[in-house]
Amino acid sequence: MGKNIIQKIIDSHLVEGRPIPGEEVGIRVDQTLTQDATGTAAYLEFEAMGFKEVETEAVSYVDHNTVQVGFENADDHNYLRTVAKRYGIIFSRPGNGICHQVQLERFAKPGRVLIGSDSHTPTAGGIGELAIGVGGLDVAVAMGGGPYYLTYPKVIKIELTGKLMPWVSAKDVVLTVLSILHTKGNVGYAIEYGGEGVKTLTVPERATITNMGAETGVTTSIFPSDEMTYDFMKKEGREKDWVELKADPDAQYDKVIKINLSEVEPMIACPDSPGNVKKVSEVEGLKVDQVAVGSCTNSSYRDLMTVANILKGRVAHEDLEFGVAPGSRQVIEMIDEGKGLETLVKAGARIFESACGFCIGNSFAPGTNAVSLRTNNRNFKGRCGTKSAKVYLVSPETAAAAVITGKITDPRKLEDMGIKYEDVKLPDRFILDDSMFIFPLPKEEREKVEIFRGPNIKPIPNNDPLAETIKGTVTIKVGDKVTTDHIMPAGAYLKLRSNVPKYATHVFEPIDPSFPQRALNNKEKGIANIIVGGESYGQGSSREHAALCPMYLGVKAVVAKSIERIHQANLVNFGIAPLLFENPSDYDLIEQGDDVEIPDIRKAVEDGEKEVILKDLTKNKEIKLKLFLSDRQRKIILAGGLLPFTARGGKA
Ligand code: MIC
Ligand code: SF4
Repeated sequence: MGKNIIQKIIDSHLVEGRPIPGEEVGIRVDQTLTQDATGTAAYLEFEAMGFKEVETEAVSYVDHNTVQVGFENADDHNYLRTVAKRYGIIFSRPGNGICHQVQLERFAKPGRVLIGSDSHTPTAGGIGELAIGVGGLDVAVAMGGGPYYLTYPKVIKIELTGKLMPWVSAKDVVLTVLSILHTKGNVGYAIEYGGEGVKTLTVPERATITNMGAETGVTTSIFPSDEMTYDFMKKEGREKDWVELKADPDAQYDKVIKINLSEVEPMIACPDSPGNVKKVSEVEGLKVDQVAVGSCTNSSYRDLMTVANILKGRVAHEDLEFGVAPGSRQVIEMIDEGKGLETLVKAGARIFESACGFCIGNSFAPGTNAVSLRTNNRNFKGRCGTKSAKVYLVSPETAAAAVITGKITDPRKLEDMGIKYEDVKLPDRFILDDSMFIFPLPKEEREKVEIFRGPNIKPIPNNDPLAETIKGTVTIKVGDKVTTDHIMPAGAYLKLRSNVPKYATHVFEPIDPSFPQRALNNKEKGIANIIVGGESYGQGSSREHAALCPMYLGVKAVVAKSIERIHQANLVNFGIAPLLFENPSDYDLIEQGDDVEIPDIRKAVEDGEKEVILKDLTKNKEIKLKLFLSDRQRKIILAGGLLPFTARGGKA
């Protein structure tokens, strides 16, 4: 039987397990990436596990937190720079660009496996790489030469036909995908694009689509590697790394979705979820207070030149603020050469650093109740830095239209204002400038490098081995679709990423700021904290701090209707038991503050049981819970997490 692209790549990297959907397999990892906000923890973990050098082609980026209010960011950057030099990791200096954009330009390779401690790592799927977002600890293990473990995915084929119409672009395609798949219910699947329509999309456009596939909750998204891929790689001076990659003619898929690109319309994700997708025409006319163009989804040369072309000779509407964050230094240099930078500046754009910035809410927070139109990928409540703001996610074309009119406008209407659509082609020659990378030193010189550790950098705390019985209380009960931004807010607190005790004082702040203190009080009394969640608990980012900080506060189990893939793995990695209601309606039986017990959980994990009982002592009720763990994960949970497990040479 023929194979699809995802099966081909996984099977060629398989080191453990059977290639059967739903089963856990271990794969060899070719490339890894980290960014500063997840990287400090990942490298502290790498060091704690005693690895001597990296076994992958590893790149450490500094792109998330570059605001440098206080000494903490700069200290983190110095730690990352010196740790990279010490262990043979490529270091991308602050200012060089957003990890996913730069990885796509300079390192991503078709047919290879990349894991990254950032949920948008699948951006590299646009070039035909199997690129997966994971927790930092999984990256640390892979850098040390260990396999990456994942559930062998089921594959959804998205068959593209036709060609995008003027004013409609890749963002509208992925928003259309989100309108079909939504943001939950897709765990265990991966998306593979195919069909004649693929040929009409350039690599940066494909990367926009695979980037935001992360919002559906799938393991990854990927495009074939074809002439278009070759063209992009040649322009990047990397054609020697190109290989053709396509599905066999008789490849099988678990689901097929058909999208005719010619019928895709300008789309918009409305507050407060990337899955709340409508046609732009349905929300037209709403007054806009802020427009932000950039982020790893839409900050390529094509995107920024498109905005510049639309704005040529115009100035941003006086009632809104307009900011642009280019995706990389290459993009800045190229839009500069193409006169796009000048046009944007003349149009009143505030040009931000080439970094995540506004997307992660550490700058350019909108005003009270403001409507903000953004080209990024997430609009969870409060993520932008302002709880009352309403964030809408759009294409660069729709963003530019609003810059002119001051309201949400279907970009196709710009024609009526005499603005002609210009299809931005990739230039024949890209500007190649790797001078902001620090490449590995010769091996013998690495040992001499002293690693810098600022006072805010604290060791990674450890968990205890799993108790015989978990005795505790439901310290918090939350609803559906609680994201990692709710559990462990980023924005202004990013500078605390390398200081778990301090960062942990903000766990669940957007939902219940009293949680950390209540949890710590319980921990001191020896009472285990238990979190009860609804559907799709832990969706969104890969940040392992959403498990690590609750672990530090004494959380021993999460009981939910469903848990998202990366977060489930992170819980296991830090020794927190991820449990699911056997019967989702039992969620209604438990209340916050209930005293609960999970008797003999250790024995159940040891014996490979698939079920445990939760006794609600307050309600005098018994609730059945599913223990959905692989054999490897059972050993990790028993040991109290992946760090103690690895330190004990892989023994529970
Ligand atoms: C995000 O977009 O939420 C982030 C910030 O890039 C995170 C990583 C982090 O929290 O550092 C992600 O997507 O994984
Ligand atoms: Fe950075 Fe935003 Fe992309 Fe996350 S989604 S990597 S914060 S640009």
